[in-house]
Amino acid sequence: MRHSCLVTATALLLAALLTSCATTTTKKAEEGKRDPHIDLCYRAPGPITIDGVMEDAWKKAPLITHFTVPPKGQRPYMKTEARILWDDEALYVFMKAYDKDITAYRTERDSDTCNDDVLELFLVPDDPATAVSYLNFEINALGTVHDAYVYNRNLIAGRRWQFWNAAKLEHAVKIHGTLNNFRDEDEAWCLELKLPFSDMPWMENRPLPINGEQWAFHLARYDWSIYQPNGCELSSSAKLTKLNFHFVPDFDIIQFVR
Ligand SMILES: [Ca+2]
Ligand SMILES: [Ca+2]
Ligand SMILES: [Ca+2]
Repeated sequence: MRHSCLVTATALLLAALLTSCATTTTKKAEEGKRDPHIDLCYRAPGPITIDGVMEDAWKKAPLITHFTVPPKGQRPYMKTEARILWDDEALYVFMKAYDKDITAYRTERDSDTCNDDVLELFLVPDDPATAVSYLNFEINALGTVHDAYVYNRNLIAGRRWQFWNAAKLEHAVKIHGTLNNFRDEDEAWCLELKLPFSDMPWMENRPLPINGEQWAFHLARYDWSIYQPNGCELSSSAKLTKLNFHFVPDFDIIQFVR
């Protein structure tokens, strides 16, 4: 079903892709070197309650606003603000998705949450250029989780990796507006997430991050909306060269600060 999401996204932006073909080809020739964002992840200075509301601790986290629409990299119609923190127990993510038309219907774990308004996290403790596996979290505006441990990034089609669940994942969604009512104009929805290190498959024989340690990651979203010219906008904190949130070589960097 991941496949169906990718197909939907591709169909939605086919026109944009066609008109950008020439530009993309030229760019490819220049690409040899990537310049990924490095998003610093500081230690949480105090306790974080997972309730969808930002407490004081979040003030220490740099604001991540460099979301763009792949593959051309234009600024999204609807902005997204994100923050990341960590402590000895977990990685924390807070995302605020501005959204005039908030919609979500799926309630079953690992359903196609990307056909709703959804916020996403991709993570792997490797260099994007060489990583083959990664974690993928997609949480819709109802708080329904689709989580997967993609063991081989060359095999993402079909229902294979989503049977993995993050057993201790905590998350909360807060909606500023009215869900599933397109007749009024909404403001935003927020996701607060706590992903314990003990839930990450690679942490079994691995110490906690040292100061300066870099992992591959990016944050992304689908905004389904009557206000979106194409009906749906996909955006990512990484400059993705393809309309593919799962293309690991395009991921950004999260750098842990002790
Ligand atoms: Ca909170
Ligand atoms: Ca929306
Ligand atoms: Ca799962």
